[in-house]
Amino acid sequence: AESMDKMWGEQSAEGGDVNSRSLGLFRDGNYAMFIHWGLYSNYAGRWNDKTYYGIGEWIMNRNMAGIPAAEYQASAKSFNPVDFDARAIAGLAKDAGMKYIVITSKHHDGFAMFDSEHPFNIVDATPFGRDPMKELAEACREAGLGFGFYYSHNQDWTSPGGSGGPGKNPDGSRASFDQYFKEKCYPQVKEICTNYGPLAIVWFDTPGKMPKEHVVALRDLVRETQPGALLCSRIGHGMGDYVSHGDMEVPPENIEGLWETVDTTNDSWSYAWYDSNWKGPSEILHRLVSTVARGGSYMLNVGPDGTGVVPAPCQTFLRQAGDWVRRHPEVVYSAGPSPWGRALPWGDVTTAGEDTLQLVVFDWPRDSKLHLPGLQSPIKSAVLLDGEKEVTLEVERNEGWTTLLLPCKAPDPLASVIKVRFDE
Ligand code: FHN
Repeated sequence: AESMDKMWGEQSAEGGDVNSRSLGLFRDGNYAMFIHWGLYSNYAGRWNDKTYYGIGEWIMNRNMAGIPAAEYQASAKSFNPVDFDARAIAGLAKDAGMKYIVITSKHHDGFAMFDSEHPFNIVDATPFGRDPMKELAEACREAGLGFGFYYSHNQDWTSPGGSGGPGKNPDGSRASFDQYFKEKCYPQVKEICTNYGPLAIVWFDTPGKMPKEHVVALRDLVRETQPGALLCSRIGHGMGDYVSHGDMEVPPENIEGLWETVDTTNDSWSYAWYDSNWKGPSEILHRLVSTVARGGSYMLNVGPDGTGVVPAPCQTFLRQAGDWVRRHPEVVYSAGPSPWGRALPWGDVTTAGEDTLQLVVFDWPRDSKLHLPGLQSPIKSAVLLDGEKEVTLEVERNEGWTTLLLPCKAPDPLASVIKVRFDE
């Protein structure tokens, strides 16, 4: 928390008034869709009839298939995601109960999923010829969702001078990072920040050893062109409006300040044919509720395939979780963190206002006793939500414990909610 305070302090000093940016995203809409979609999605984890297990968007990297840059670039000719339907994806995010979408405009492979001056992009290098980012930005606006871009600023494996990219230009001269930055990175960030309307978030990734001057230049560019956008801390050098924690990390203890966890619906971020390790609705909800209970915002990734479609099981599970969120919006949106500071054996807790605890029970106690350790204040009421019904629970108080007496069966197989109110 100390380092976050430091970062936060630095930002307010440097970056001006964060409150004027899309803060509502974190305070009221702390559930979002992350999308990894790119040329790598068309590989689906396979190259030359061999499967490379791991994260699909890394397939071309030398630690995986090691696809030569020229071959990878040429493969754009066979990327034709004709089933991409921006409205369907925005609709899925809505059904899932999510409030904004952040999508990969360019990942480490260097392929731009938007119309760019740089030729290695989906409009100019593929038979598809459409700008799916424009379509998605519009669909999000129509659906009332926030929209933001992911951009890999440091790593670019197909551009001379990009980290992990070719060290030489086609004419054999040495390529520098400065060159990549000036010729590709900065102009492309300008494109995504000026051609797609107001962005809610600009999400950079893996800054590595990127020189500070370049990070400052990108930050200033975003501030100037998108004054309402929140900047993710992965831009590097302690900048950013909020902290993005390690991938798939639901922190064990409450954390203050503005932060997010990014998570996957299966194992790979981008589509991989073999990856069917889907999180079911209960696991999705558990990770969402626990992130909110720790004080954070939860951004959950989907990976559309090479035709542009989000795999069916992923859609089903997101919608099932979304139905639950719609039944209990106050448990997630605008909810406060758990006063316990960590998960409890049976589930987790968020708060509504000063006087209400919202207990979310994922593991229904076998002895039908729900313990609230250390709770001293007298409870006004404890009510279990059972569909339209509200069941008032009996409360037992022992020294240092408060125990709620439950019916023997959980009313909601996904997660049951109990509202505990205190005298004001
Ligand atoms: O290397 C990337 C990875 O492919 C993926 O995009 C994740 C998402 O947070 N970010 C990087 C690793 O942290």
